Amino acid sequence: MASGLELSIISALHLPKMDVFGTCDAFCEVTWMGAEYRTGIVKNSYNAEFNDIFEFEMAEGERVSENLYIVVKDWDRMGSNEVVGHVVVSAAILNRLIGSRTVFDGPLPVKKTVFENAEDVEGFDGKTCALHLKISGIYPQTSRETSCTHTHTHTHTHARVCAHARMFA
Ligand SMILES: [Ca+2]
Repeated sequence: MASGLELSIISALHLPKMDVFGTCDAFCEVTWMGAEYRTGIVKNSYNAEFNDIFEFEMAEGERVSENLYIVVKDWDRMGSNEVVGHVVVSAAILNRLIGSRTVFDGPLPVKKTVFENAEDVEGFDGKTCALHLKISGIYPQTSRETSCTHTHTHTHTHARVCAHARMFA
């Protein structure tokens, strides 16, 4: 991929009890820019490790106007899956990450609705349910890096710095 956005859904922490005979079977659905993705299901756990990476292709220098939506759900063997909560990453924040080569890496609270003033979802332990995300831009290789790949087979990665979670506050 030439350029775009990379979203890693690392884990869901402090999930609520969703099942009468069990805990929570979490998975996430991602919707952005007309693309939909889904993580694997982590069965019967209040702290689900996903480590799923999704890539969205964008034109170089492109700016986006669409918020990124993640729905956390509880898988059910019988009946329909239930919504646990929502995480919305605004277009403004995505553009800031893409434009500055900054990486966001941290937990975001899972909310009861997609609206800005929504309440946090409370986990089984009374703590706020959170989704650990890592979001960064994907950039085309520079000419120097491109010439490097002719002699080395390993992938070069750009030096990046971590953003503080308060970017999302
Ligand atoms: Ca379930």
